[in-house]
Amino acid sequence: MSVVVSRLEEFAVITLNRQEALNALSAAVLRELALAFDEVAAGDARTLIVTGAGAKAFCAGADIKELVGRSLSAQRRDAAFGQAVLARLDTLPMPSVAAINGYAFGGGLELALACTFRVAAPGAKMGLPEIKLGLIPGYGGTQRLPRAVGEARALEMIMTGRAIDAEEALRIGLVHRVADGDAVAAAVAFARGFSGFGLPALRLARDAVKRALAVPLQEGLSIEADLNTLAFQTRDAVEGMSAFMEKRKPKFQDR
Ligand code: CO8
Repeated sequence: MSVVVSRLEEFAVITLNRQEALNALSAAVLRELALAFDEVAAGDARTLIVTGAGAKAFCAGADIKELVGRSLSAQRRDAAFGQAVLARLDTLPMPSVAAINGYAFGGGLELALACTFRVAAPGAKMGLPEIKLGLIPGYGGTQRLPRAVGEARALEMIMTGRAIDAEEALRIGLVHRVADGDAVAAAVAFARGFSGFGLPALRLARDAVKRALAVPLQEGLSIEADLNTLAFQTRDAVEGMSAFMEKRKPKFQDR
């Protein structure tokens, strides 16, 4: 198996496990990843953590050896497939955290960008080096990177192919935390910051924010009003507000 699903306390962990190719995303790995997302979506984990096996790489990108000599239509089809697999992260019932434990290049950084949050090991290196191959990103990098770090920084990273280290990634807002040591342990600690909240409210919050940069302000405010109204319909909202009034800790039940 090149993609392993495991459990770490209340968290699901997906590990890319193809160390001989620095966990590169072959077509087979992408298909396994899609199945792994389905498995996690059907389970009861509070958060999904995505990482790479070994100390060297989170994921070195799409499998370059498979990219050579394909027809235009095969290329278009495979780019759309890869995009769809990574977009699944936005529809999971729980948030996701990329634990970037080493190189995250090309499709690897695009996978991390598709997660809700990113935590990097101190020695992690991140970049979109496709330009050095005569290519441009194809699994969402040109769209998600500017949303995360702004147009100027995204243009620089994509057009120079320059890799950045964990500290720079933190400074520009590409990652949320730099780990003291192990990236998965840091991702777990980060996830504890929200894993006690109700999943419906977390999902509505993620959806509202994710849509913010895709629509004009007036439309975004209308989306927020709708999703906020939906949040009020949950039992968790009744519980959360009751607990506040009664000066006790809320017990959310994801309903
Ligand atoms: N694909 C396939 N194999 C890879 C990849 C990759 N992306 N990255 C590394 N490998 C393999 C190497 O070929 C090598 O295998 P072998 O021993 O059989 O030659 C093994 O992994 C170890 O790699 P290195 O010996 O190169 O290790 P180093 O420590 O010297 O270097 C690097 C590590 C710097 C990460 C280097 O491997 C590297 O530059 N890798 C390529 C990074 C890259 O360019 N990534 C972007 C790929 S393109 C992409 O992601 C586009 C996504 C959208 C496309 C849409 C498609 C439909």
